[in-house]
Amino acid sequence: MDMKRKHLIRLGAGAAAGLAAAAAVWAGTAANAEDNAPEGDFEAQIIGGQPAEEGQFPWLVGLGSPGEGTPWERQFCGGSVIAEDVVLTAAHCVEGSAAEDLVIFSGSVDLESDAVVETAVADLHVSETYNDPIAMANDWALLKLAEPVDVEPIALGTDAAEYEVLETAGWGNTGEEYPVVAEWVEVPFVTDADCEAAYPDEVDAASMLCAGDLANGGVDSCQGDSGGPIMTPAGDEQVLVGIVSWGYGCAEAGNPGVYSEIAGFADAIDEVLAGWE
Ligand code: 4AZ
Repeated sequence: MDMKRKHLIRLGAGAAAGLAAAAAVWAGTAANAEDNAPEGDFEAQIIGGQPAEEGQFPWLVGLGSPGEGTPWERQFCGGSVIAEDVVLTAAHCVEGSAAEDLVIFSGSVDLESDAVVETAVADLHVSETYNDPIAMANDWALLKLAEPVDVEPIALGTDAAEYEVLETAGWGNTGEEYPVVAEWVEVPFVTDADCEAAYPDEVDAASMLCAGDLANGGVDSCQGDSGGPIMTPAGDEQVLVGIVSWGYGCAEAGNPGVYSEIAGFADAIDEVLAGWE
């Protein structure tokens, strides 16, 4: 298709170079995402969503590679600003990377906008329990930025709960394209029991949270959204409850999206942050 797609495939292959079990999940996911990309009469949408407004998710950042090309051409995952100089993303997005291989794009939902600020990564911490106790468990990583970014951070949801409303956002595959402007969509909460039934022996309920329309499909995160937020409203604010992690295909009935569940590792995050202060 274009530079963007080639780039994602290359990075996907790199990310899969880790543990064999995780690689199997990743490869299956990526292949499914390609195979199942809807064609024809499908509207450009994250999957089933709509473009985000400027300022709607100020903490939403793109994670990309340094170098030539626009932010859109270099973005390969998402992330969330959780402190002025810290981004939370997925372990599978950065495993095997060095800090100097990574940059953050903040400041606009439009990755071709002049308002986008590119910030270097000074240090990274990949969860020590990534892929433990099963493949893709504890899929989180923290990035320490070289300098603070001027965006509102999102608070971490530290209690496991059943949610009424969940929203996810990012620059991932819409089913038709990798959008320049981030998309967002509301996704129904899926219980641990239903998720375990959908993906037998592949769900670590302690560190994973599932969302999607089990009966109908149609709304989901997809390839390129990984590392980005899944959020729930709490009063006037939004709270970060999870991180886009994996799924079989995108937006398929019966195959919910799986997210790293912050509540399962909030203490471990706090420990890393304390060490960085
Ligand atoms: C991916 O490949 C990916 N439907 C991310 C999220 C989902 C599927 C695939 C969830 O990065």
